[in-house]
Amino acid sequence: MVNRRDRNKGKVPLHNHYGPEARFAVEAEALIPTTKLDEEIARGLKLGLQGADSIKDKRIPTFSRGELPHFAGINTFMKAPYLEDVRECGKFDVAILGAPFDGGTTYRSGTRFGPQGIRKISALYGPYSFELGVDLRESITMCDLGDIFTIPANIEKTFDQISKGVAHVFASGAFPVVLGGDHSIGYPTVRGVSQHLRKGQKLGIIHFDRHVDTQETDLDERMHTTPWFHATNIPNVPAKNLVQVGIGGWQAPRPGVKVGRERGTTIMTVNDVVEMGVEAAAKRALEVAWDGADAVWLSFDVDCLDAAFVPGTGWPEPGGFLPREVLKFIHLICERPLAGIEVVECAPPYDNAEITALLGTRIICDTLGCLVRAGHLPKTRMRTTSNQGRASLAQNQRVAPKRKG
Ligand SMILES: [Mn+2]
Repeated sequence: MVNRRDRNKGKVPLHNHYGPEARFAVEAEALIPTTKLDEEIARGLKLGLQGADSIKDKRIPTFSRGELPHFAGINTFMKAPYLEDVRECGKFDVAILGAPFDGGTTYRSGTRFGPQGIRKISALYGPYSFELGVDLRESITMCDLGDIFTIPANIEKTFDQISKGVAHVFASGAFPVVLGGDHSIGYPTVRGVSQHLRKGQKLGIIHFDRHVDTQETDLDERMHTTPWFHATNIPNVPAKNLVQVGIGGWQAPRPGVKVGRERGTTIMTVNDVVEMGVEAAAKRALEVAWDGADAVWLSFDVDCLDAAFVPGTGWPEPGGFLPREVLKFIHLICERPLAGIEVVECAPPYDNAEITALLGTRIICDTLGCLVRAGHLPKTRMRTTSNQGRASLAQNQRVAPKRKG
């Protein structure tokens, strides 16, 4: 079946002065439908009442019931519908869930407010990305499940809650997006996913961080410095498939480095990535994470960015990535599918002007947008007729040319 975008490609009149990426983007926008937007506007008028007589734009309701205005409404992630009945999450392509927990922090706390901080600033974003040529609203369905019931004073019970919640979402077929929470949640999230891989299947991990997080215990307990020691003890989560990107600085605990060396994890420093080039580094990250693995989890610690960009985090460290370096890296990783993503260590009490939370939002949106562009979202699911409908939508949305590099 020839889709609308392929059929019309090359027919949009364009001059020749654009940069190549801008040219792609300007053409792509003309070929994205507005079907879901039109449905959202109609729904808003029905549920939120037609606007007052003096409102000239007859698409505006009395009560805000959609994307606009960006400062209005109830803060779910990107105004996705709040799904109170979590048993229904498999009906959506993507499910957002918060893991508000900072009991694993060893310096600044505050990441228990991370999910709400990310949700709040995510209202700034619309579902369309210019450069990606993707409109999430037209391509996928998303819901926000709210938060896991974490237990503030008990990290092990919290781990069990998070594993059960993430396992539920992953098994439903929805793509899990986990809003941390400190990085201790990396162990229970991976444990939850690993339980639902098929027999013999293995999970790789791509981990962005300034810190290795591979020691066994810290301050006598499992903390946010220890997730990958425990995750890579899980039989179908091999340490050789753990790629750690951005590691470095004066906060690296030597016991963790020793564990990583012994277990054979792959580390790339910020300088490694900059000097190899992001393309080569991402290629290597994919090769290592996917070597013999059947799925890959993306764990993104906001502190992999330079401290200047992420004041709202537990252990800020200068010398980290620029946002555009990390975004490019993410774009390249998403040329292959992901099992899910977590964004951790966003601590709103230390955040200035919500820039750390905004960065977290951007990482999630770019991940989803790139997975859509590459045809990995929505996932092909064959269980029900409606899922087959989504699968054919996926075919229709597989429109953007693969970028070079
Ligand atoms: Mn970190």
